[in-house]
Amino acid sequence: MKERLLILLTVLSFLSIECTDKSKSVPPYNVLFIISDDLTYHALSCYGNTVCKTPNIDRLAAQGVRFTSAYCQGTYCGPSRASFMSGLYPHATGVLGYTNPRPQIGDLSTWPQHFKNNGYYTARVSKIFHMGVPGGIEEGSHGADDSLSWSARYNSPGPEWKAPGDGETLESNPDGKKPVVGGNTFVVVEAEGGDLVHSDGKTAAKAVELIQKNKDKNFWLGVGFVRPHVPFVAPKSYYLPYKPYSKMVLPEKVNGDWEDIPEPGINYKTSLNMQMDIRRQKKAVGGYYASVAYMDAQVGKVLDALEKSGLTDKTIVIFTSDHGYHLGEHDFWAKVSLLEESSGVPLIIKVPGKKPAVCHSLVELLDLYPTIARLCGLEIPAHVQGKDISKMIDDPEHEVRNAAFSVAPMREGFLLREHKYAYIQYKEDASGGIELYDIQEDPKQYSNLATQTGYERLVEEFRSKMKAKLLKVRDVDL
Ligand SMILES: [Ca+2]
Repeated sequence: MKERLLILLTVLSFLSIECTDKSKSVPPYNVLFIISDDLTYHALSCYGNTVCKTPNIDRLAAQGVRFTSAYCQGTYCGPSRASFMSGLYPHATGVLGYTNPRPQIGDLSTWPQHFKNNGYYTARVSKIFHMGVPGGIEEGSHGADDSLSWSARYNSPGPEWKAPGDGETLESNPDGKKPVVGGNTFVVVEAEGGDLVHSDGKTAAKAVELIQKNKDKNFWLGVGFVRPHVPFVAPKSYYLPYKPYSKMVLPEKVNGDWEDIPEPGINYKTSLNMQMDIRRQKKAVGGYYASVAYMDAQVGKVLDALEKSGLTDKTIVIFTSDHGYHLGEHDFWAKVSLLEESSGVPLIIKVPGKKPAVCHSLVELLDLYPTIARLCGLEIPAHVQGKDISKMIDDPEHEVRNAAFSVAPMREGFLLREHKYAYIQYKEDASGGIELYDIQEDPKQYSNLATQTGYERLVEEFRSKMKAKLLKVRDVDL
């Protein structure tokens, strides 16, 4: 009898271990990660833009936590994406260009790969790791993707600047004779046809299909939209609210604005070197907004599919961009700059059952990997350099860092962004120049305090903090 009881107990305890293990291996949430390309948060209506209309992203913002002080770790596609996908700073992996981080990280898991290793179905639609836009999108190729991250991956080829429609090359085209061209160039195409002609329309359709098809699995689904990255191409109807382009309002132009900026701080694209007059500048803003509106409509389709599938209560939704963008502030255009418009990113995280909120705490895109892992009950791998910000979802006052860090390898630029000050230096020894802005007094960053007397000590303090940070970001065993 005693022996039977012992056997029964052994079987029961085995079953209970089985049970516990099983419940551990089935995490509670899906992850829907939506990322736009080259999107400045200043263009979104939920971040205060009154011209550009983004009702779908606004809807998500109203349901989730909207972060107002989120920063990318690299101010262009390659380094930013390799960083938040691997969980490592650009200078930890050395991925400062346009490659995927796999050779550098070896057997370490990327963010979706970690979920895949824990039983998730992981899929990517279009651009999650770096892809060349427009070239890679025209080809429909994998770009700098990492195959080990995914159970399945899908590309969304599109015509980009070759789309039939009303096109104009704005950049380096002062006499207007240049045809519509490809490359990383400011081109606007008001395209014929509907949403599905273009990459982002196809991306949304594939994402909708994958949500429906995999609703019984735990999934990590990455949905990568390529707009508003140049070329500014979207169906004609999306341009109507922004026409005539002459009604677009450009950022204030301040006399002598560049005089206190060190040379590497003058962005690589300016109204001057792009030879864009006021008409072209206004059309660039209108073309960008139309591209944002088109991308926003595709986000709406994906959110609707999630709701229709009954997965809203089971899915964490994230919306962000790989970095920001200048739309004429300081007569700067595009990315690379470490100023607010370019280093700041939109970030919305919606966790089922949590209250909507606005969070002003400083966060980095690098924090997504550990945070979402924690929220899904997974361990945070030891190599991950980001911080778990999941407490901010319950308490938006919660802080995990004093400063956000970002880099612009193309300019050997480094940013430490605290709540009050933004400190930028060029070259590791700061010999390329320094910028220091009081964000609270001078949010548009017109006045470089590093050139003014009385700030020497503060600049020295920031130089020391940066020196320590540069050591810390590399302090990882790969
Ligand atoms: Ca980008």
